[in-house]
Amino acid sequence: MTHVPEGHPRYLSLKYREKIAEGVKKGLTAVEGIAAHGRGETFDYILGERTHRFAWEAERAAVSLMLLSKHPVISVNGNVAALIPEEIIKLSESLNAILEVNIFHFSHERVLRIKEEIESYGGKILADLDATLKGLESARRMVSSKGIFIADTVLVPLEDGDRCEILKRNGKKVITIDLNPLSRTSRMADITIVDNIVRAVPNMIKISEELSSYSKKELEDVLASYDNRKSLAQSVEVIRDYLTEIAEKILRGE
Ligand code: PTJ
Repeated sequence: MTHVPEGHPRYLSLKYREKIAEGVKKGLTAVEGIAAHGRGETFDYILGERTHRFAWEAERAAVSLMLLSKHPVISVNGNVAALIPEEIIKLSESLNAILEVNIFHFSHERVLRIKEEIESYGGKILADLDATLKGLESARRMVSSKGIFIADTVLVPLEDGDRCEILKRNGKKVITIDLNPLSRTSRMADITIVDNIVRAVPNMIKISEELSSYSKKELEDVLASYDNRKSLAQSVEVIRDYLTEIAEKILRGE
């Protein structure tokens, strides 16, 4: 891995870019995952690379929904496995949720590599592909009969729109983490977390520590007070205001 000095002003961004590059070299991440990561970086940049209040509220609602669910599942793709393997395991443990490998650019080798990677960090992950979701053409229709197939809620980070739609049509609640608030997935999910997954998952681990002592009624109240459309609209407004501020600075020659 290229050495990125910690004092570099873009240290974190470069570190995660390196992790994606490493992920491709290790056979975990699809080559297309590099393009997806770049799109995420762009949206993160124009969101100021921080967790906004609307994202924190979405993260709280997501944790509440996962804790209220009977069979919550977290879907793991090649980008997630490369960026935050340890954190995604920790989140699944704190939410009592099952991890399942599910990839869009399908190959059996990559499914196996992702499974091995998660297991190398001590995690348990399903990768059976022994059941089929109705209404989906891509390889993502193949799921585990013990995981996504019977899930009531699925957390699908960095997802494409088609599958989000199909999961919903199969009666599942869908939570996504996507820095692009304009994407089809963002607009279609029940809860959309517009935040970088490298911040969102550690935030959700912290939130789950607080919310695990909540009663069912208290969790339902957190969920009821959350409005996904409002949250999405706020994320677009934050981008608009940030860009307006930058345009004014440019005009002032700053
Ligand atoms: O491993 P596979 O085969 O399942 O492939 C994974 C990718 C991500 C390549 C696949 O799901 C894909 O093509 O996704 P999309 O349609 O490009 O959507 C990914 C979304 O995630 C985009 O809207 C990006 O802006 C967003 N994104 C990328 N990196 C991050 C992110 N959102 C949050 N945090 C990130 N670090």
